[in-house]
Formats: sequence, C-alpha cells, structure tokens
Amino acid sequence: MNKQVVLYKKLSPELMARLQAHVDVTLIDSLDAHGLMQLRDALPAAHGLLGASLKLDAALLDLAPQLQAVSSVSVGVDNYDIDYLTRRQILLTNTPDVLTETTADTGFALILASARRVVELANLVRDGQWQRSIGPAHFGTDVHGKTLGIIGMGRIGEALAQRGHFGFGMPVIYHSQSRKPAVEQRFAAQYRSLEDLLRQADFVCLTLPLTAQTEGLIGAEQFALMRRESIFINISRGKVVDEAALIDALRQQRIRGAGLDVFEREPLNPDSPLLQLNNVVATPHMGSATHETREAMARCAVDNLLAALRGEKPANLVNPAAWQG
Ligand code: 8YV
Repeated sequence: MNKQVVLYKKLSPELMARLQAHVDVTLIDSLDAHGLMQLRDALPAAHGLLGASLKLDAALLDLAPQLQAVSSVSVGVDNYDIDYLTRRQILLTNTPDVLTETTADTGFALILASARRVVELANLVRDGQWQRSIGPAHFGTDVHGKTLGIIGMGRIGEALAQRGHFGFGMPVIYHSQSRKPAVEQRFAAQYRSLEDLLRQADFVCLTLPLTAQTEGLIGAEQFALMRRESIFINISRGKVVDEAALIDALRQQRIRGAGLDVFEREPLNPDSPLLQLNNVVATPHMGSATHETREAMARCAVDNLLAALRGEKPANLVNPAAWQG
C-alpha cells in the first residue's frame, strides 16, 4: 500500500504529479476553519506532511500516530516543535539555499525603498501631487557607501553582505553567534557586539531565525542605541522584535525609518500603527515570493519528503537526531 501524504500547500501540476507518482496525496487547499478540520481528519492515516505557514504543535501531531516525516516549504522552522518531532523520530526537513538569493534581494529592496522613500514618492506621483521638482522635504538618504549592519550571519545574511559590499560599496559590520572568517575575508566584514553594531550601522538588518534565544531580541533598549539617521530592516521573523517598541522609536523619530517584511502577527492588522507612519515600508512576508524560487522550494520539499518516506536520509534534515538510518 502507498504511503499517505497530507499536503497543506498547493503544488504546481508538475510537482503534484511528481509526488502522486509515489504516494497517495490528500490536498488541504485552505487553512481556514474547514481546511483545518479536513487536516485533522486526514492526520490519523498520514505518513508524511508537506506545507508551510501552519504551526504544527504536539496537540495536532498527536492525531498522526503513523507520521514519519514533515517537509516544510520554508527555511524557517519556528512553526515546528522540533523536540517533540525528534522524540517521536519524525523527520523534519526544510528548504534552505534555494531561497537565499531571492530573500537577500528582498532585503535590499527594503533598504533602497526605505532609504529613498520609494513607496511614499511613487504614491505622490500616483496621487497627482507631483507639481514641481521635489525639494528637501521629499529627499531620502543615500545607500551607497553607508554602513550595513547585519544581525545573523547565515546564508541570507551573507548574501546581503555580498550585495552591500560589491554592489553598493558599503562597509559591512555583523553580529552573529560565532565569528565568520570567510565572510570577513570575502566582504571585508567586521564583527561587532550587538550593542556596537546598533550604535554604528546606518542600516540595521535582521537576518536571524526565530528561536527561544532570539525572541524579543530587539526592543526599546536596542532601538535607543541606534542613531536617529539609521534605518531598521527586518526580513527574518516579526517576533524577534518588540513591535510596540519599534512603533514607539519610529513615532518619536529616534530612528529614521523601517523596512519590514515580517511582523509579530501576520497578516498585519490593517489598523496597525506601522501603517500610519510614512517612514515605514511594509511588505507582506514576500521574502522568497518569486515564481522561480517558490517552485524551487516546493521541488526541494517534495524531494525531501519522498526521500524520507523511502527510508533515505533527506538532504535538508533539520533534526538529525531523529534519523534512525
Ligand atoms: C515563506 C519564509 O514564509 O522560508 C521561510 O522561512 O519565511 C518564507 O520563505 C515560507 O516559505 C512559507 O511560504
């Protein structure tokens, strides 16, 4: 009998065919209340799960006694109780690498958009307000040559450093759990304590995972260290930041502005004070959201899951302690 897979993120026809050639698939095509009920009904028979953007906690996974593997279409794994999965010897896989460059592009899009006030000024044109050459009241700030501060020097942080160093002539400073000699050599990047990075960077960019250690890492005390002309960029996870403290720092103009792709709660509430501030560029968690990259991520997730269900060690295993091969 074929293995049973519950799919809670739609795949392209090509990847759906690739999956269905080997396993029986139950597609949950929405994560609304009805979809979640369908998911719960399908879990008892499931050997594999594939999807993203859904918190898979113990209460839910206790409904899946036959589960062997969870394949996330994401690099972030904060939606998963890794200790629980490992205790049950359920393999968790993710999709690093394939989304690195696209997500770093998003980071630079937010750096440029927030520094040069692109959204605000494009809306001024759209609204018919462009009556004369723009003056100092509408000037932005330069990006080239400014100091790029990166908090979290993983794959995406490194790709951001590459863009800053080679693309915009930016001195790069970084803070990370460990020193990265290769990054320092390739991009003339310099290690800083978190406090010194916040004091010195013109752009403070978060590119680190959400973990018990990083949750709430950037709050009022950290924003107070930033300079008034500095811009805060978040392409990691919203909960790494105390959002109320960020709003306060922006409102008090203790920092120049922010480019945000992630938020404490998503989708962002339309009434959020962040959306009332002209010095904020807010995007809908679009970090990896290009046709090419999302297809590559889904392909990687399908291959990870099929390998795990064949009893092979998947390429992108998040919890190797669960592997009994
Ligand atoms: C998407 C991400 O949210 O990969 C991640 O961790 O945050 C983004 O790529 C994710 O892929 C879900 O679609």
